[in-house]
Amino acid sequence: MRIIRLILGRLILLFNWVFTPRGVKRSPDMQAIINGKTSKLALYQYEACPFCVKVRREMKRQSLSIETRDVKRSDAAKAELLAGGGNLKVPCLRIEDAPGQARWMYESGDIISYLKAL
Ligand SMILES: N[C@@H](CCC(=O)N[C@@H](CS)C(=O)NCC(=O)O)C(=O)O
Repeated sequence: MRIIRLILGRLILLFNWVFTPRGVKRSPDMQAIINGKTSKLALYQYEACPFCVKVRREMKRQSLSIETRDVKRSDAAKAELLAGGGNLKVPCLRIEDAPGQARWMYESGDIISYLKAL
């Protein structure tokens, strides 16, 4: 089962690499405004999770620079997700509304809708 999951994960990454979406091009001023908004976001994720890949593809499509934190590779990221979001489930978007005040958004579909509305 672990081997099948590993192979499927690698296939998803290969597909994602071959068919990487093109990022939208903005003027430097517009991109700076978007970068300001996305600096308040962090995506908690696994590299080969299909739902995380879906969200990362949307980030790429929209040229959104969002920090990603790999919950499988980093114990600190895992602890942050559990303490803040409450569930060890990915993807999860951390949205910092104000210093020390954050919302945690699960569900790839909701995250993508949020990113589209930025
Ligand atoms: N409906 C969710 C599915 C997310 C999901 O199943 N993620 C898996 C990794 S691919 C996970 O975190 N599983 C752990 C769990 O459900 O506890 C979405 O679209 O984001």
